[in-house]
Amino acid sequence: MFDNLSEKFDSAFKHLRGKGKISESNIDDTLKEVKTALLEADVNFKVVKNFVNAVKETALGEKVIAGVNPGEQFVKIMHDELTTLMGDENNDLNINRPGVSPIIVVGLNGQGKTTFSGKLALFLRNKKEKDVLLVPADTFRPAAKDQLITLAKNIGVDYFDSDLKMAPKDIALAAMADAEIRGKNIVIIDTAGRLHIDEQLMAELKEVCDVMAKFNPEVLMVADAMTGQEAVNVAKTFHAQIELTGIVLSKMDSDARGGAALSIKHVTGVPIRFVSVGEKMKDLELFHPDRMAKRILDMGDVVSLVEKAEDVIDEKQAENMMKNLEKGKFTVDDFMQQMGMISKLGSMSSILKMIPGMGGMLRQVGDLSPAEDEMKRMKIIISSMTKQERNDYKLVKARRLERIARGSGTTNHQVTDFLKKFSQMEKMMGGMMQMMKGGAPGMPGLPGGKQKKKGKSKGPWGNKYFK
Ligand SMILES: Nc1nc2c(ncn2[C@@H]2O[C@H](COP(=O)(O)OP(=O)(O)OP(=O)(O)O)[C@@H](O)[C@H]2O)c(=O)[nH]1
Ligand SMILES: [Mg+2]
Repeated sequence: MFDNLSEKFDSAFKHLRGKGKISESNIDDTLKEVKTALLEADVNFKVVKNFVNAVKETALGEKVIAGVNPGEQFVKIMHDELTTLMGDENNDLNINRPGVSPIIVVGLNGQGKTTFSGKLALFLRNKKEKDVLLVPADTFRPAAKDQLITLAKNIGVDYFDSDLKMAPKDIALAAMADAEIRGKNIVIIDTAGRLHIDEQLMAELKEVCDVMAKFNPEVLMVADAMTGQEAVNVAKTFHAQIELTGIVLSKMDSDARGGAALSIKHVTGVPIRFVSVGEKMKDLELFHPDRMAKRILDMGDVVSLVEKAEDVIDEKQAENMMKNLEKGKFTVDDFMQQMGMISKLGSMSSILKMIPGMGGMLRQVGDLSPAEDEMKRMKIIISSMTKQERNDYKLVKARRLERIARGSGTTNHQVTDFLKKFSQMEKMMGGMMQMMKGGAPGMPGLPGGKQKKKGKSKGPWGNKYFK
């Protein structure tokens, strides 16, 4: 997501390093590079022009703030302008009212409508505690009904058994009546797509929107982010014919450029509501322009990271772990659970990108797969250990060590290496608990703790990937 743009922006900002203040002459090179970067990201050229002018105007009008260097000041201006460009704050869907609220999902063929309908149902049930009914209304491609029903069953959400011989508008009305009887809060209607915008499709969708108008529906258009300006043009046409209330950008996980995300609101006036970031049902994020701007500028996105963590962290497990730690115990099983929680957050690089300043560092490191491989290896080694050994890793010597190596397809050296790292972690955890109780000696390398030799402190992974 936005990888190319982040890299180019970073290099554009280098021109301002070491400068006393922002001036007309020294900002020119930076602005030129920002402009090229945006055009290469497939951002609409008018949007680019307006954006660069706005940034320039603000930057030159900005007062010099003591202690803030021009580079930092410029990043802040870029952040604010990008946020404005993408649409200020995310406004909630219009679904918090009595009765049944319909959401109509539209878009061209293969953009991710059916997938999004499933994701949205799961999201609304889990986050907003809504009772959702999924409605297949794609009469154009009959297999689409089964596709949606399979999704509904997988996520445990109810569906409407549409009669595909009926017109989509009649399916929509029948589903509303059914939802009323079943006491549902929300109806999500998955409509058909076509390869290109055609009259038949637009007429069909217009009919659906017209009969549903009295229920004040959300009309969300799903667009494949990878199609860039094409997505923007399609959104414009759709919006002109059936008023859209929001846009969903799908396949953001595969889009390294970001042109659609940066232009679509400005060109169409319709806000982006969600981004779809993978094929799994949980891969859906609310679109927050300010957070997205931070990600583009490598400022991290701690808020989203914490929200994600809240979703995946099992409170019971965490509580048990804390109890163990309070007793001064940190076992291999606890570690395995921690690794499990972390991997649920996503790949290592996607987690690190959400931490401020890590984006740039990641680019220097390049490939994180050695670290990911190491994590996988640790998991395999642990799964070859007996319960007793996981409870007391010090038992692992000689014959046991050989058995674990054989069982996990690793070498004795790799098992020993893991045990060494684990023993470091155990010490660190012990130190941390003492520190939390207010006692010395604390964790090496952290303020408040007993300091070891400077620069020698190594995290559990060692520092080799983060030099
Ligand atoms: N990588 C990735 N793939 C996605 C995402 N959303 C959907 N897909 C994939 O895109 C393909 C098409 O998705 P569908 O949901 O069937 O698209 P649709 O718009 O309903 O297609 P039609 O019903 O044929 O018009 C599927 O293979 C999905 O798995 C996403 O966010 N990321
Ligand atoms: Mg579909």
